[in-house]
Amino acid sequence: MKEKLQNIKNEAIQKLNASDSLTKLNDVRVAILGKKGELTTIMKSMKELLPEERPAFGQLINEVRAEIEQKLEEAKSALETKELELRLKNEVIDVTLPAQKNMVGHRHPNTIALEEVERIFIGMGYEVVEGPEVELDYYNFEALNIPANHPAKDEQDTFYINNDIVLRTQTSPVQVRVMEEGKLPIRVIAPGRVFRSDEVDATHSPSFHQIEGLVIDKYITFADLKGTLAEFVRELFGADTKVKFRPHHFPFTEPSAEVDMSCFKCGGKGCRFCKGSGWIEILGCGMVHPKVLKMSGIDPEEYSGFAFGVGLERIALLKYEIDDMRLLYENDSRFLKQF
Ligand code: 2U9
Repeated sequence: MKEKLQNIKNEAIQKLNASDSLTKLNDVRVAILGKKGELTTIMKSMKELLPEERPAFGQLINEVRAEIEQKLEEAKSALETKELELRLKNEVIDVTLPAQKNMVGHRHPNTIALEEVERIFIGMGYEVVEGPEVELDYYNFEALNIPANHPAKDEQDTFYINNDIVLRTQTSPVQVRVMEEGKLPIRVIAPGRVFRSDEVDATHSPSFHQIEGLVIDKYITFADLKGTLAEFVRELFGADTKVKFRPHHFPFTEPSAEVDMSCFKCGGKGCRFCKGSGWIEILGCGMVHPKVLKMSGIDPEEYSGFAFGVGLERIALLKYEIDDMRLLYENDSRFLKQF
């Protein structure tokens, strides 16, 4: 029996040395030390021995078991180290490979144009103010001297929430709210989204953006308006740009004008960009109507002011020479990345 035990031990050590994977090692462990393993079987057959022989043999089995377990542990840790080394070797990271680029967004041409306009007016001492896009009919129309039967109030042109509430068609209500606050003088620009019930095409959208400006103080004249807007256009499109004021009509300003600037492509000679005229229409303006001042609690005898309005998309389309407004609303990053 001793000899058999010796054989089990030798065989176990041989098998352990030959195991080249953790799975094979486990198979050897089960075959020797498992419930039906060789060492367990020989232990069970101890009852065949004489009682006085049993303690010595029992001790021998324990020694052999301890020795096998130790060898098993050593072989296991050696194999684990080997497998880890192999994995590290295979999983090596090539730090010289180009990194995957993160898709970062890009500022929208509208945003770039707006920041430029804000920079110019902040430089002239203006404050940037905002207000609600869903507005009372009173602020959008009434307070701006747009009477109930005015064509601008037609359902074809305006989105109505109900009889008294509309999606604002201009940012002017923001300035009316500033006037009502009663703090004078006023020097503000009001940029923001506006809504008109328009069909989508290359130059129209039911939702676009405006920047309007309002100045109210004592002794403000049309000369202040002309100087301010001429300077604005020069800063935005270049120092050589000329401006031309054409008489126009708006209900909220009197007198009113539309402003053309000399074409920045041809310098005013006439080209395809300005359709041969040498001029490009850029904004609308005028002296605030006395009735508008009065309605918001400002005395037109003491104070006067000017206002202007310009389409943000119009500036972006001109400045970046984009020929279709719809491109501004698609948010295609291949388009946006160009600005
Ligand atoms: C108050 C008083 C007067 C704002 C003004 C315009 C002229 C104008 C258009 C330009 C292109 C709108 O985006 S557009 O279609 N705007 O021509 N806007 S004067 O006048 C005001 C505003 C507020 C209290």
